[in-house]
Amino acid sequence: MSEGDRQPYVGRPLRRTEDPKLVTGRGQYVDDIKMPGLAHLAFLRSPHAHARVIALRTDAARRAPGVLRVVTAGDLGPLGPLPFMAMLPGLKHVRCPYLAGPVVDSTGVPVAAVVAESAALARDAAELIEVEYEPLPPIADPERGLQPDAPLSHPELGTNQAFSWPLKGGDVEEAFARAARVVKVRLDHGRLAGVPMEPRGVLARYDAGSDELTLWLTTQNPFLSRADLAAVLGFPEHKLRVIAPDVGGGFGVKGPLYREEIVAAALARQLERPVRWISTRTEDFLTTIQARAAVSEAEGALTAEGELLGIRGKTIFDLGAHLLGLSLVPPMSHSTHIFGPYRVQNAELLSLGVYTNTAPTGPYRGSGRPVGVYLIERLMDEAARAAGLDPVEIRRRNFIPPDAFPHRTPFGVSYDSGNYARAMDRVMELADYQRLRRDQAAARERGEIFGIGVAAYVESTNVLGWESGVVRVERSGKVTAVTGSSPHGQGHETTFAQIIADQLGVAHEDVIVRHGDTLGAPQSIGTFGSRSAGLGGNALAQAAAEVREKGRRLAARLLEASPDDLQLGRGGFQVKGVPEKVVGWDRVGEFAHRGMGLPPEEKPGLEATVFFRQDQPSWSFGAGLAVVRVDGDTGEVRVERFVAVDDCGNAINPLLIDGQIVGGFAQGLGQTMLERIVYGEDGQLLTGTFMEYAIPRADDMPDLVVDRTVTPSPLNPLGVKGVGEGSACVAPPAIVNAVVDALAPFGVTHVDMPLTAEKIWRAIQRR
Ligand code: MCN
Repeated sequence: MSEGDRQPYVGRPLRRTEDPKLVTGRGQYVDDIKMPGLAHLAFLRSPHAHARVIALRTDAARRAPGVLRVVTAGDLGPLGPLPFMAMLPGLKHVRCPYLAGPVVDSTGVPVAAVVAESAALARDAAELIEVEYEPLPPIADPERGLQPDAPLSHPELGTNQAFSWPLKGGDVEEAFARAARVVKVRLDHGRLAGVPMEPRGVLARYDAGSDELTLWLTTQNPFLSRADLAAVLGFPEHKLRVIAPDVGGGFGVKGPLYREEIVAAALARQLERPVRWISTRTEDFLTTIQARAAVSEAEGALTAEGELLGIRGKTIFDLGAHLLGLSLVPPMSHSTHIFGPYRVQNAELLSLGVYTNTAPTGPYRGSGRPVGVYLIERLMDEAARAAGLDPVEIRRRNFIPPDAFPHRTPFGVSYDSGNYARAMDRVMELADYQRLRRDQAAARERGEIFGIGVAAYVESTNVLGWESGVVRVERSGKVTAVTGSSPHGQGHETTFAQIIADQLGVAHEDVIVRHGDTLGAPQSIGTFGSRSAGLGGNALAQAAAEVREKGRRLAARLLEASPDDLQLGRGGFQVKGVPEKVVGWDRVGEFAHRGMGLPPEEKPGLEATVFFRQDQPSWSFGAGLAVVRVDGDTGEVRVERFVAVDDCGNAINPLLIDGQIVGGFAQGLGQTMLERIVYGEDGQLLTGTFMEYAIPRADDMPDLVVDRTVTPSPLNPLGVKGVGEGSACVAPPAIVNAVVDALAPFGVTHVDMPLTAEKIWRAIQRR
């Protein structure tokens, strides 16, 4: 076959090659690793949201069977501060202690740690530690936290406000002065937990002989974790190895370095024994970053025709008690997403961050994007209602047209490409919107409560500028690739092999993709922000292309032909027009690695390392439509149907893209219908198990119709945009808009998530 007529792998819906192992119990998660001499770590955690530690008695725990070490804050040795991205001006913060010192500032904060011969013995001993607390006034509600008489989560700061970050662009005053009408919304975004199937865990091993430290971590970012750990421990980065083995989901919450990981590493060094800690589900609810946790107020200035002239808004973010690595990212990315796919050019936004005595917050599927998308999409529906326009029509009137790219938002952010009307048109077509509206009118005649809601979104993807990849054709002609990205459910082994196989003309099964180990991989950033396909994929594509061109030169030498006369065939090169003159990658690999007979200008080896750089994000987009029915007697909402049309540029693997859409939708559905982390006024977590924190199950899923449009990104050679978060962004506003539409005859104009039966029933009764 010639270069032109090979069937490319990119674009094919291949099944995931990593799955057979995972679904037959052969995965290797942190908790599965067997190691001689393994010791186990457990924590005693604060039952108080805010308290002074008066006394701490560890004698009984030290004497308990199987106990190797009991430590409190002072026993950890000198440790540096936890690094985090401090990107906001005037930020106030306190140092996050790894084991609590004289004060505990949220429930679940580790106060002491026990290492023992088994996990059960460690837990039993931890319970023998006696702590005397003097309760201090807690603050659990960020809005209350901003009032002058509020208790202070960190009295030494003199305020609960961590930052106040104003943004302004265009002429907002003029836009509002010119407006024919102004609409307002107040939105509670709820507080969510990421709850990946595998809770967090760490195994740390110190090798005293080589003075090297290795951590197996449930992380999305081995290199960032390593850099942060090196800084905290004061340990040389090059002697520190972080391995992400199989990781059972992350959704953003396995992004930062956590204190349990630091304590495990410090203790493995002290004891010179491997130490493992695995979180229970309740520990995960208490300590792993939570998300959204925001309240917004916004207003939109509209012309009589429904053109959105300007936006003014304020969002208060609950940061919890401490900042972890990427805690400031959600407030920042919410601000870049409040314009959605709309032309609006005048805006003013104030983001406030507030400390409370609760778990830390940070990125979780969407990482601030869903807050921005929800804000603009609820505002759009409110605008449609006020203007008497169809919600689809008002969006159409405001979409950025396809010929207006690159587009700049009032906050100076550039969108690379898009065709927003086309995605919405496709939704309309798949949903048969006009018929749906007729069905709704008929349903209302029959006294049924039936609603239709739409939403559109844009999503910044391929974020943080660069990613790395290595491609090597081995001596045998088989291909080893190493990606800097670190999948934990996304299927990179499958999709990256598709990209490489096409570049080299080899079979998909002849490519192995390795990841998640700082040893033997180039420096990298990691997997979040829907960045891996775009950045990691392009790094590997370019590395493979470099290897291919070197291979072509070596093949030409073997075939005694000119490189220009060679074409890539199945598994190697062929002289154009001479089908019998072929050489496979096995011979080229052998030639390159044996080294003998190589032309003087060629170095031995057949591999390339590429750091691919893309300075601006690529903006994915899409639209969704929800059909809901409400039971008037019980208030129960049933999402009957959801149509999702997403655009992530060129598709590498449509099957995996669909999987991302379905998974992201399920999480958006959970946020909208079921999930909410609740703290009492006393700072106690009231949703610490799956009995109180409800996540969607298979039978909660509606009939979900998934489709795509394709608008390539001009910013990378593969034309790829990311797809990991969009459907988690679009589901909440589309479903809430549908429920508000259903309840319009009852005069309801807004209901906060989650849309529980009780809340809806009360809204109906208020008529
Ligand atoms: N893909 C594709 N073609 C495209 C874009 C993406 O075939 N044009 C494929 C990719 O090759 C990859 C998957 O879709 O297999 C997701 O790619 P991408 O959008 O680049 O996102 P990342 O791989 O960087 O993954 C991060 C993203 C985020 S931000 C969250 S949160 C999330 C998500 O992925 N967490 C997940 N999906 C998840 N899926 C699982 N199973 N578990 C998680 O924790």
